[in-house]
Amino acid sequence: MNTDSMHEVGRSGKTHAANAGSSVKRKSIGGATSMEVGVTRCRPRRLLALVIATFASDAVSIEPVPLAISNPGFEADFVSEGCFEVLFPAAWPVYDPNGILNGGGNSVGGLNLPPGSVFFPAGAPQGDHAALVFLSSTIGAGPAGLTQVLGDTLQADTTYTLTVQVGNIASGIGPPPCDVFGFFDLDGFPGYQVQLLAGGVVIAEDDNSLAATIPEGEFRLSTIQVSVGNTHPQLGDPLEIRLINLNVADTPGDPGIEVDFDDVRLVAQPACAAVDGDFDTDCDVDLDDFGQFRLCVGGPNQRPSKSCPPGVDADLDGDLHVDLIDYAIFSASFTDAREAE
Ligand SMILES: [Ca+2]
Ligand SMILES: [Ca+2]
Ligand SMILES: [Ca+2]
Ligand SMILES: [Ca+2]
Repeated sequence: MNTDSMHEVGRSGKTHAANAGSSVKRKSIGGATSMEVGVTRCRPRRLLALVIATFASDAVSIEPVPLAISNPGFEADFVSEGCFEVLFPAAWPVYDPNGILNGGGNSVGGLNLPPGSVFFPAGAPQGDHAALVFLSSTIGAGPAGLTQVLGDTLQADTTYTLTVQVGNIASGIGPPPCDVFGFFDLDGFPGYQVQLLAGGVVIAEDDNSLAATIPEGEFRLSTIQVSVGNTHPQLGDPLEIRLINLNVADTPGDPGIEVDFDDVRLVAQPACAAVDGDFDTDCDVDLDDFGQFRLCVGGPNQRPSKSCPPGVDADLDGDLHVDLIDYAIFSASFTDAREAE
């Protein structure tokens, strides 16, 4: 199996999320769960020294879902170590709205970037290879790049997070066999866009936000995120990712010419219904949430404690106090004591 074919994505993005899909992981505990919570008799907030036991599991935890991208790290097309090559990266058709790609001075291709590479001394961010979009013939003549339409479609009530490594290649001469092409002056940076589309319509993009912060010979992570409700006009349309070289002259002396891309990932986080007590909005009510609740306890007829984190509304019955009644409501939503172990 090509290890580059599917990224593993951990639990990131504490977006309030959920929905149900076949690949969505649901988690619940139906049986009794118990834990002791430090109790003392002196201070109201510590009266929470209770035992949580036998809670119904009516809340669910839903994990982010990585969406399938073909050749996401550009490892499918071999290039000699340390070198570059003009080629069409597998599964990535060109995006060429102005018809400027010519296979010569305006080309797409691949790089093999071991650590110590003259072009990127730290090597490729993922695997050995990266993609290149090289535009030297017609600087200023408009953007070009790579694109891929995915098998997944735009879903309602879902937050999408797209991440791509964007590189600013350094000048240099490659090792044999690509040394025959001589020295490449790649100083400067021509600008980039990373776009997420649905049905051919851009629904989110990073429009060159990192340009000033990517040193020569380094990559930086571009991240775009969009939350899609249930009325988005592109619902059900195929998702698409574009990786674009803006082809804008940096300076007259160092126009830039090339942008490089690697490690493309797209994660969908379905939204979950709001649940009492899910203070960190990760679709469950667990010890992480309890950790926030306990900071808010003021005691009977008391306002929330000053230690209550900003944005946490632990007054679950709306009587302006955070006390044992709120704790009972919190307990009834409790789903998983194991997560915080
Ligand atoms: Ca790679
Ligand atoms: Ca450069
Ligand atoms: Ca939670
Ligand atoms: Ca209350």
